[in-house]
Amino acid sequence: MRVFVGLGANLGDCGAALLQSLHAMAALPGTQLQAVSSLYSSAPVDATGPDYLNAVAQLETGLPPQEFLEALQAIELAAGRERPYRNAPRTLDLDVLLWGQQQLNTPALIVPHPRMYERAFVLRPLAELQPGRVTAAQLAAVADQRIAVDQGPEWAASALQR
Ligand code: PH2
Ligand code: MG
Ligand code: MG
Repeated sequence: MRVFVGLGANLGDCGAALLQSLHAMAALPGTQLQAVSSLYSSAPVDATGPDYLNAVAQLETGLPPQEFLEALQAIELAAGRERPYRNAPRTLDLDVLLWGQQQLNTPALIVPHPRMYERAFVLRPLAELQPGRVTAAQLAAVADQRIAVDQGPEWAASALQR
């Protein structure tokens, strides 16, 4: 299954946490890291604290959704993720955005991610990887959100080597 994951962090060494998470996802059983967007710097949306670093990764996985989700949560925990309150600043956030063309609606996982179309920090990097899945109108709707490329796609080269 082709899966897109949103990566975010705004506490600690965010670039290192995002890169480490790519290596960890690439090492999951039955899973390959296929592509990674540029690294973006973005103002917090519906949240407080420092600016975020964000990116989107494309993976191919044979894991079922629940197992894949639990693996992402384990990677978040290993990066020191705490959840004191909703949308609190975080050392690492890994969100399943798309699961192939499927719609999933379980207590643990809703896909497509219910808020992804409201967020430039998801749509801009996703549009880099999958231009056909993000429309100009969707990008225009989030054009007021502050976001900039921090590093081109080569920031993730070490995680894409195999
Ligand atoms: N994640 C959130 C809430 N707000 N804002 C930015 N810029 N980047 C994020 O990753 C982010 C956010 C909840 O997960
Ligand atoms: Mg999130
Ligand atoms: Mg999350």
